[in-house]
Amino acid sequence: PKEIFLKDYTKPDYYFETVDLSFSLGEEKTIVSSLIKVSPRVKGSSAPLVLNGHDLKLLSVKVEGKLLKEGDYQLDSRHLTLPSLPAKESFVLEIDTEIYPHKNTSLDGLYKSSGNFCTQCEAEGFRKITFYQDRPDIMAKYTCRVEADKSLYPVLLSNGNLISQGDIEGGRHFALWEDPFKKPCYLFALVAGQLASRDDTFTTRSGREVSLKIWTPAEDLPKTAHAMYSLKAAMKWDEDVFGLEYDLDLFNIVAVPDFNMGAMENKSLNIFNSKLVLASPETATDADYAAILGVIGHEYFHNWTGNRVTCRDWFQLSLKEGLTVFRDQEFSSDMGSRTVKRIADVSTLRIYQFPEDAGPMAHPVRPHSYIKMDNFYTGKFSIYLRSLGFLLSIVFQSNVLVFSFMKRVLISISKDMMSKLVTCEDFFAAMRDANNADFANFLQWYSQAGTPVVKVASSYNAEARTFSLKFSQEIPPTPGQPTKEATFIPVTISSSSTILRVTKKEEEFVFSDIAERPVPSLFRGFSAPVRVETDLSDDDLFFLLAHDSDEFNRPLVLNPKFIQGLGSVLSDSTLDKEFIAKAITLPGEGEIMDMMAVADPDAVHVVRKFVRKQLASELKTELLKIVENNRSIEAYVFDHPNMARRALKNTGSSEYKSATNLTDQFAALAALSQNPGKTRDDVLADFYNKWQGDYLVVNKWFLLQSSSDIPGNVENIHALQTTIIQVYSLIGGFCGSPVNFHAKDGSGYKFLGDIVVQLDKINPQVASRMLSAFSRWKRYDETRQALAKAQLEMIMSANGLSENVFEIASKSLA
Ligand code: HT7
Ligand code: ZN
Repeated sequence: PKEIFLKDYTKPDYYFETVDLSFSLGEEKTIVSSLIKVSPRVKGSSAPLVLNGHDLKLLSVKVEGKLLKEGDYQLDSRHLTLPSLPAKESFVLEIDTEIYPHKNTSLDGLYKSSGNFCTQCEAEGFRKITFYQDRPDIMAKYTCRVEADKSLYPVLLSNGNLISQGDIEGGRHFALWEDPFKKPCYLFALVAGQLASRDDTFTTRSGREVSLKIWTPAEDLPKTAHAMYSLKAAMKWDEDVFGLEYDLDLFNIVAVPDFNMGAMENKSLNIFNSKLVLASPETATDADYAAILGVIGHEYFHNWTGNRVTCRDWFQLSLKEGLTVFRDQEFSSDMGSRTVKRIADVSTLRIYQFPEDAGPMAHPVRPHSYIKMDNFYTGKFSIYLRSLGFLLSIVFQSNVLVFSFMKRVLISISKDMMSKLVTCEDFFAAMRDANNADFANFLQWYSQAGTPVVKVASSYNAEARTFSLKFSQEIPPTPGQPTKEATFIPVTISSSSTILRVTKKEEEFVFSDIAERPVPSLFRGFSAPVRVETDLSDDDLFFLLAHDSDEFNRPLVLNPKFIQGLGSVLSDSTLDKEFIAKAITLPGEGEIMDMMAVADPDAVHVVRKFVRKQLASELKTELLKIVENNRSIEAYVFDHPNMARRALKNTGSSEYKSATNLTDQFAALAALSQNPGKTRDDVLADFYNKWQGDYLVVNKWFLLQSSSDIPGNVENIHALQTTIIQVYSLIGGFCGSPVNFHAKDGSGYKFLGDIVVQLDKINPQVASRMLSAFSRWKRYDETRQALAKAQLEMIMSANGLSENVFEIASKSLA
C-alpha cells in the first residue's frame, strides 16, 4: 500500500469546471456516464490526466466526442491514465462505467441499504462510482440525472435543485438535479428508493422560504419529529450566533439503516445513519435525543464550514471537522447545560484521544502522512480539535473570530476558486489578522503528536506575600517523533479567570501581595488538552470539591471526606441535576486504566466495583430521596430540566416495570443486567420480546450484553447472531469492556482477531475501526502482550488484506 505525504502536495494539472452525471440504476448493474469540461492548469500543458478508479468496469472513454482505443489510455486496478490530450483551453471528456451497487458491502461509493440506493463519497468513495480526480481541490459544478424503475424507486434525489422529472419507457422514470455551487466530489450524493418525507419550512432571516424534507420508510415518519425540530433549531442558531444563512431553497435529510459512520454532510442532501434521525420516547433514550440534536446540527453546520469553505487536501481535515465540531458543541451547550456538555466532551477526549495519542496511530492535528484517510476519522480527532478551538476561544473570544476567519476565506475563495482552497496556514493567518494576536508556538499543536504532560508546583512565601506556580511541560515520544518542542498551553486559573500563557518547557509565574496561601483552581474548564500533575494535597482537592465555582474542576478521590462531599453535592438543590448525576458517576474502567503505568484490567475492575458499592451503601438515604423526588410523572419531554431530572433519578433507581419511557427503562435494564441470574435473564428476555421488531432498540439490547462485565462474556457474544448492522453494538461493545476483552486466557483477543479477518472482506472501514482496540497492546503485562501480538501477526498474514486494516495492524506492530 502507498503512503501519501503532506510534503508531496502539488496542484492538479487539470481542473474540472462542470460535471454532468447520468445514472441508469438497475438490479444487476448500474451504468454511470460522466461528461466533464476539463481545463489544464497551465495553458498548453502536455501532462497526462490521471483519474482514480476502484472496482469499476470501464465501458468507454471519449475526448472531444472521439472514442479512444485501448492503446490510447492506460488502465490499472486503481487508475485510468490519459497520456495525450488536446492542447486547448478546455475540452470535453466522456466516460461510461459499469458498477454493481448490490454487491457493495463496503458502504463506500454507491450501495444498497434495505433495498434503496444511496452513496457515501467522503473521503475517497467517489472513485468507486466513476473515474475521476478524486481529491478535494477539484471543485466543479454538477448536474445529475438519475433514472430507475418507477415502482421500485419512486423517489430519486441528488444535490441541489430539482430541474425536471418525468416518466420514460419500460416503467422507468428520471429526475434531473442541478447544484448551483461548485463542490468537491466527496460531497456528491444520490438516493433512490421507496421513501416518504416529513415536510416543513424554514424562513431565513432575509425572508427566503427553505423547504425541509426528512426521508425515511413511511412507517418511520412519526419518529422524525425530533430530527425536524433539531434541524430548524440548528438553522436558527447558525443565523443568530454566526450570521450564517442557508444558501439553497431545499434541504433534504435521508435516514438509512446501513452506514459506516454517523452521518454525511453532502450538499443539500445529508445522509444519516437511522439511529441519528429516528426517535420516540418509547424507543430512544435522552442520550439518543441529545445525539440527534448534535449530529443534525453538525452536518447542517458543515454547509459553511466544509462545503462552502473547503479543505485543499485531506491533510487539512481539521479545518472542516474541528470548526464544525466546535460549532455543534456550542450549539448543544446553548440548547442544554454548558458545564455538563463540557464534562462529557472532555471525558470522550480522555477515553479516546489520549490513548490514541499514546499509541501507534498517534498523529498531530494535521497528520504528515496516511495510507487510508478513513483511518483518521476517529471521533477523537475532531473532539481534540474542539479542545484547541476551546483554547482559542478562551484566549481570543473565538466565536467572533471564527466567523471573521470564515468570512475572510469565503471572500478569497470567491475571488479565485482554483488557487485559494483552504489550508491550516490560511486559518492561522485569518485568526492572526482578525485579532492582531500573538500565536507564539501554538502551531506546534498542528505538527507534533502526543498529549503534553504538565507538572505544576506551587509555593507560598508568607513573608514576601508571594505565591508562585512553576510549570514544566513534556510531550512523550510518539512514532517518528522521538523529541518534542515546547508548545503553547493556556492555563486558566482561579479568581479573575486569568490566563497564564505557558510557552516554554519550564516557566514560573509569581503573584504578589497575596495575604494567605491560596488553593489554585488550575486549567479551569479544561483550558488545554493536556494531562496535569499538581502538588495539591488531598485537603486542597476536597476544598475545591466543596468550593470551586468552576464545576469542571471538582475532582474525584475516595476518602470519607469525599463521600461526605458527594453527599452534600447530592443534596445541594442549587446545582444542576445533570451535573450532580455526572459528579456521582465514576469514570469508566478504560479511563482509569489509561492513568496506570502498566494497565491492569482485573485490578481496575475489582476496585471500581468496590468503590461503586461503597458509595451506594454510604449514600443510600440521599440516593433514595433523589429517586423519590425525581420520578417521571408526566409525559416524556426532551428538554434540559427533564433530561437532568431523569439523569439524576437513574443514578439511584432500577424500576424496570413501571418505566414510562426508554430512558428510565433502559437505565433499569442496564442496572439489572449487571448481575448474572434469573432476574437478569428474565428482564433481558422480556425486553427483547417487546422490541424484536425495532432493530434500533434491539441494537441497544445487543450493546448492553456485549459490554457487560459478567464473567466469560465472550461465550455469550458467540451465541448472539452477528450481522453487519450489529457489528458496532456487538463487537465494539465487547471490546469496550476491558475485563472481558483483555481476559488473561486470550479468549477476547482471539475473538476480535478472527472477526477482523472475516469482516475485512466485507467492510474494511468497519474492520479497521474494530481492530483499533488492539492498538495499545504494549500497555499491558507480558502475557497479554504476547497474546495480542500473536493476533496482530495472524491478521497481517491474512490474504487480501485491505489498506485500512493493513495501516492499523502494521503500525501497531512497528
Ligand atoms: N464528514 C463526515 C465524515 C464521514 C466519513 C469519513 C470516512 C468514511 C466514512 C464517512 N462517513 C462520514 C461526517 C461528519 O463529519 O460527521
Ligand atoms: Zn464533520
